[in-house]
Amino acid sequence: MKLAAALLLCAALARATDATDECASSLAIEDVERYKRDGYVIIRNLFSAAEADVLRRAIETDPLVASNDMPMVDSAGARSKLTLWNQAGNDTFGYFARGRRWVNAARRLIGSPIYHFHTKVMLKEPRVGGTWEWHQDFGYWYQVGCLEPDKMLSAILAVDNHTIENGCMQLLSGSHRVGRLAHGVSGEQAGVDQEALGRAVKRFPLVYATMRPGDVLFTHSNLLHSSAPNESPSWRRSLIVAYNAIENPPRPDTICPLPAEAPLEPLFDDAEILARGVVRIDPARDFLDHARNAAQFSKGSS
Ligand SMILES: O=C(O)CCC(=O)C(=O)O
Repeated sequence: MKLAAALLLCAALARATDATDECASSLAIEDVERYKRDGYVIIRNLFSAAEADVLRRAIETDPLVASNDMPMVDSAGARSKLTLWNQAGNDTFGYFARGRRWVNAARRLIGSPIYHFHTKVMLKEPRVGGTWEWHQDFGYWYQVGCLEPDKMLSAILAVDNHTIENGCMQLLSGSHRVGRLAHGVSGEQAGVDQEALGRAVKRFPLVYATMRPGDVLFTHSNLLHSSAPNESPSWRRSLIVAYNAIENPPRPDTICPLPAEAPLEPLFDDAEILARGVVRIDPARDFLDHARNAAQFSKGSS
């Protein structure tokens, strides 16, 4: 009886709004509340270990991931690598970024219709991968003209185990509430103003976002976060998809996509990832490089 009532309720809501996806969302109300309160939420097993393994194989075998990676040097000269693109396609990475499970969760946390802002593969090599300096993603998204930090987030899917030893992400829980802080350039990265960071560290609890393959961390765009070097013998890789609300576009003169350029339809069904296996990126895909990154963001200070 209870199931029938729930199905009827979903059908009624779907007729009135686009709430079908809300009903299908993998987030509980408590997850949404936690995200609003802490500026992040980790959803364990949003994807299965088998799905995360498809992603690992795609990262390791798609030549475009390695040939387009950008080494990002930290203030100590150590480097992590990232490969970033704006258009989600019909490939393994797109099946995740445009899949119903992830899109519905992001849409629910943002609270309005969204589009794909960018996808990046983040690689921290064993014993090599360096620091990600403390920053807010909105520290640089603001520079391309997006106005509403509440309407943007990053979704970080663990491909490997993310541990303290291999440099998992570190978060200051609740720090999204401080609003956007000034940023400068730190190595090849945007780093938050150190004085403000010092005060934030005293005020907000530090959390190590340890994860297993398939877990997803959603972060509000003003959440202060960083990661330490990978001092372990294991890889620490993630797929990070940034979503933005359609009503929160960047300026049209930037390299960031406008809503109409990166629509999220058609969404892929959850079963597609395992059914299709590794599907390579279209060779015509446009990847971010250092020159365009610097042109866009190095005015980056403040
Ligand atoms: O993966 C990491 O360690 C940090 C990534 C990050 O902070 C970012 O992409 O904004």
